[in-house]
Amino acid sequence: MTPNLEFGCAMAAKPGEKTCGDTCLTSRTQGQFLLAVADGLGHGTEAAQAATIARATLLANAGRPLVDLVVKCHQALRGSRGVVMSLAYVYLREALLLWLGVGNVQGMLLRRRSSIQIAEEPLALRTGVVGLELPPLQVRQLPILPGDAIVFVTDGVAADFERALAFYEPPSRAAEAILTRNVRATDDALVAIARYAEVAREERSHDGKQFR
Ligand SMILES: [Mn+2]
Repeated sequence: MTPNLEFGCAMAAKPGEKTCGDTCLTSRTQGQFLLAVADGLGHGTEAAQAATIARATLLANAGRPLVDLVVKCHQALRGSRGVVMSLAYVYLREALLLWLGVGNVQGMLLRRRSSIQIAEEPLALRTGVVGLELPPLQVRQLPILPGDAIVFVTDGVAADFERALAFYEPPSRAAEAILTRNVRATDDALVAIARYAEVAREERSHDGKQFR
């Protein structure tokens, strides 16, 4: 079995706005996946500009420690609206999640115990705005299991969305389902989902021996 990460994202600009001030990204460096969601303060063009700066800074520095990424973004975003953001690294082989959030991009680790029972580990946030004022930055580490879903939602999404939706196939459709049912329309809205899966490799040689 090979561990893998599937990612999906859905977003919508506030009705009446042309650009969305929320953004998400994923970047892979060897067995390490960076996941990030940034919400430019407010909405409209200036929010989108701040989100674009954050996105470009994260992509240019992917692979560096999470604290460094936030500090780099903080420097790059000075003079802008600023963003709130949540970041995670997923280490596939080690089955580990590293997590850091500044401001209210909500993050959670969802663990499906059965078809109806889902355990939720909220990922702690610290008040602050990247580009304006940073809180003390502390990275949290959590073990992950195959089947777990890491979900990020911005504040344009009602926080009490149905957790089971996160397990729809594929993650892009799951994100779309959560967004359409829970969008608030008072702000830009974004849902990002990363699911940690194990991909079976059922290859067999001619004598029937299984190998990996
Ligand atoms: Mn917002």
